[in-house]
Amino acid sequence: MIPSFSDLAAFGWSQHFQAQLGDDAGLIPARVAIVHRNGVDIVAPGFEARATLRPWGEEEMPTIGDWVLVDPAILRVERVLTRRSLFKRKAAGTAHRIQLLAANVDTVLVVSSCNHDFNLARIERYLALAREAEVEPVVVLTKADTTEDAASYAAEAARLAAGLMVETCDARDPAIIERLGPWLRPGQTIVLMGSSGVGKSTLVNTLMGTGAIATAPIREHDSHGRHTTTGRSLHHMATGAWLIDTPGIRELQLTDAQEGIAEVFTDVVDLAARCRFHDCRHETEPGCAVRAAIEDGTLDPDRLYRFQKLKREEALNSATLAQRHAASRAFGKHARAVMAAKQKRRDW
Ligand SMILES: Nc1nc2c(ncn2[C@@H]2O[C@H](COP(=O)(O)OP(=O)(O)OP(=O)(O)O)[C@@H](O)[C@H]2O)c(=O)[nH]1
Ligand SMILES: [Mg+2]
Ligand SMILES: [Zn+2]
Repeated sequence: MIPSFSDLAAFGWSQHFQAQLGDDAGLIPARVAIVHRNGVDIVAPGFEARATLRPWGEEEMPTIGDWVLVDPAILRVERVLTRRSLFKRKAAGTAHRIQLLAANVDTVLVVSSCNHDFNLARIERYLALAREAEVEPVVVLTKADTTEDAASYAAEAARLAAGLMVETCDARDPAIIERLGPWLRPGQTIVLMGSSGVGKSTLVNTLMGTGAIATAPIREHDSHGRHTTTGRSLHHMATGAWLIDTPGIRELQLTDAQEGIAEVFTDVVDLAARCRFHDCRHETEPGCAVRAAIEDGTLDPDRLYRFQKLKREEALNSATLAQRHAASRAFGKHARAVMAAKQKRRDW
């Protein structure tokens, strides 16, 4: 029997998902709490289990936070419901692959520290990722207890986008629960993202009121973390919110994020729209509104540099991924043709 709407809503269910229930007789909705190599841990009202997956293509695989329909008799995931939001990136390393990071998230806590980790270009990347996923970002700057300058770190971050929420804290101090209260309501899903060692798991532990997740000290000399968390996990807070802890990301590479980037850099995009030439590179062209803004001090040249770098990188990543897609489709076609030819020879 399908649990009631309000029971499911406590897990993050909404009309968006309800509307997708069709004639899936006998299947029950559940949420993905952990993704394993060959199955997923799922949670649902009054129900927790390890479920297997029906055979799936790599890119249709469920990710953490997904709502799925499960056949309770054989504990197998049969369907992934269309997501309300999705975080994805280009997978690390040389593999030209997309990695899904989290689905159906309401708020992303972009976590950085008031130390060497603090980097505007990095925060902008996470903001672009959030914009692309249409998820509200809140910047959380941890380790405010280790510096006198927490307020200036916060002010610098806040300048990145109009209305951007920025909180500074000692991640071990429960005072943060109240400060993040508006984002921690029942049924809300919050993902924490950031580099290794910034205190994501420490924050989750504080928000949960436990020490359940392992944390480890960073290297003193450069504030680098030790990649203590290795998998993503979903946790239920006493307030009724759902928290997703994630492993530290070494270098966030965006893909399919053009709109997200444009939204984070609306100031530059708006200026560029006023340049005389629509393909202006903002170098030596006459009538360049971007250069004019730099010259009169209204645009920070570093910000233009970061925008152009991120845009170039994103375009390259998206192109390589599209190429790989096309190549694997072509390979599939080729393979099918070879098989058909073989079959024909056999038929002769
Ligand atoms: N003083 C201080 N230490 C903190 C704060 N937040 C985290 N730490 C410490 O920083 C270290 C790293 O914290 P973690 O929570 O493991 O960091 P993480 O972001 O989960 O790192 P990964 O799992 O590697 O991605 C631990 O020793 C924490 O106790 C803070 O606000 N103040
Ligand atoms: Mg961690
Ligand atoms: Zn220009």
